[in-house]
Amino acid sequence: MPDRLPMDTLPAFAALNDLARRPLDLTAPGALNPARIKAMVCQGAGFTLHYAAQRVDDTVLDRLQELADQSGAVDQFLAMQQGAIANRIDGQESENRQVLHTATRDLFTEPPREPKATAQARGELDRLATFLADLDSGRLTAPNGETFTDLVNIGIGGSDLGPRAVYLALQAFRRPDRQIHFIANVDPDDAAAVLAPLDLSRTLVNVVSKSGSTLETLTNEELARTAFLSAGLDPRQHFLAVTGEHSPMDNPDHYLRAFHMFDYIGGRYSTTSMVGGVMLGFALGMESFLDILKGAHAMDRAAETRALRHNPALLLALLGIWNRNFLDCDTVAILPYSQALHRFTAHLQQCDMESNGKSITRQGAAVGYHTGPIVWGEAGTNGQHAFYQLIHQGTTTVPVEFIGFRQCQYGRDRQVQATFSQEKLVANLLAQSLALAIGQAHANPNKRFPGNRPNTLILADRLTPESMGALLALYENKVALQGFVWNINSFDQEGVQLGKLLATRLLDHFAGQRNDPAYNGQASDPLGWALLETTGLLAK
Ligand code: G6Q
Repeated sequence: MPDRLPMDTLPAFAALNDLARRPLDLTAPGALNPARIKAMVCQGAGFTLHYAAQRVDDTVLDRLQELADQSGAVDQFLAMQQGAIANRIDGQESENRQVLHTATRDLFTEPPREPKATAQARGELDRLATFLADLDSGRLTAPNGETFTDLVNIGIGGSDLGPRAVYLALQAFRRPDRQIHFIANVDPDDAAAVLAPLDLSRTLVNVVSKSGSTLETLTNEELARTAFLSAGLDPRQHFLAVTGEHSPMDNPDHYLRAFHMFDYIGGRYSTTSMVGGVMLGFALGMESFLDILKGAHAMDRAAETRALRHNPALLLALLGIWNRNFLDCDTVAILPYSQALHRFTAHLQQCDMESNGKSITRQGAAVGYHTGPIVWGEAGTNGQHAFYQLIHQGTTTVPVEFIGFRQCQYGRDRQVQATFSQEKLVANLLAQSLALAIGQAHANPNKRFPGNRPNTLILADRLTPESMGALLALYENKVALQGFVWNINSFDQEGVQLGKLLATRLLDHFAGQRNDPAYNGQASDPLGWALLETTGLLAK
């Protein structure tokens, strides 16, 4: 990897600190003027970012460009795509892996950045295409001779959030004869509620686990297999697997079809691998899945541009760093004005917070500045009727990334009181952006809006498979580029291990006590009893 230095040792860091003492006042008369709005636009892969409502001017942008250059963020992104070991902590035991999720979509321009990984991606895509063609032609049917109509996706975390968010976003493009259902939580009610209404005889189950050892997923797979057996069905003729090569689940004998993802693809970056591919291909068709990849690839290529004013992911990353490290904002709200994106923020919470919620550098030293912010959000306009009060008048400044589209997905819109619903949606989006930035003076203090609440508009024509792919990659790349500037490892997740370990220890203990009358005597308050037991166990 190119040079990696702590951010606060870069010359631009001090300059930005200085500029942050007097950030641009968006509430000043004429500050947010038409010339500024026209100039502060960045385009790439079908998206336009409008960032006039950020507290930056050309001087700040120039220094942010220097920060990006001095950190080598884009060079590191290029090195990552070319197969550098980007997932490591120097001198410590760490995952020590390549980071090649971009190779899963590097299919549309030559040469690919890392030919071996792209060849592996093509191999899996070919196998998926054959499987889907077999389903379409009727060569492969349910054992009763009927077509498969439903697919239950079992997976959690990265094997659930991104693919689920994308599926929900693209319902308008779903094949009408096929539906997807999701089981993620180990809460038995999740599986029970999903499985109960289904005609299992026409249902596929896609078990997705890179490690092939995740407690929730293996448990839910067993619950699903039991449901099939109880219905007199052979799970082997219904169950698919997506897993890492040589994982405990990598056993084609247990599955109707098995697909691979590879070590160099992190869970939260895996939507464009077979992790998303099998389910999305079934629901949307192969062409639409390829369109998702095409959009993601276009955004990956755009992320290779060094000039942040022309690189949407880099711009979003550096504006985020300006707000986080220099204007001291702890959080960012991502607010899509699109009902279809209602689970997208949940995916971004993982993508961002699991990647950049880190406190040590890639050299293993404590970082001397803030890293990833708290990410949250909800679809607009619903959120306006919920938490926008705090965003406008609360004591915490919440920078916002708004996502919006000029056209709706279904094209079924009509005028009510002289405007279309899509116009109402977009008008609200623009109004919120302006209100947050410029605020409002008022004689009544309760009606004052302080303004200077920074926000960016991320706009595209319409939410389609291609623009969805581009949006997904925009955020994946934003997160990776921020991690490069912060000099942290955005690709591991040690912070989720401790809780997992303790839960496993507890479960082993409970299993060991299964035949102990003291354990079975606690039926009236098993949870309270377990909590008491836990205290002793955790000390070990
Ligand atoms: C993502 C994380 C994590 C992972 C899940 C599921 O980057 O690694 O969320 O995706 O824990 O893991 P498996 O796919 O191995 O079951």
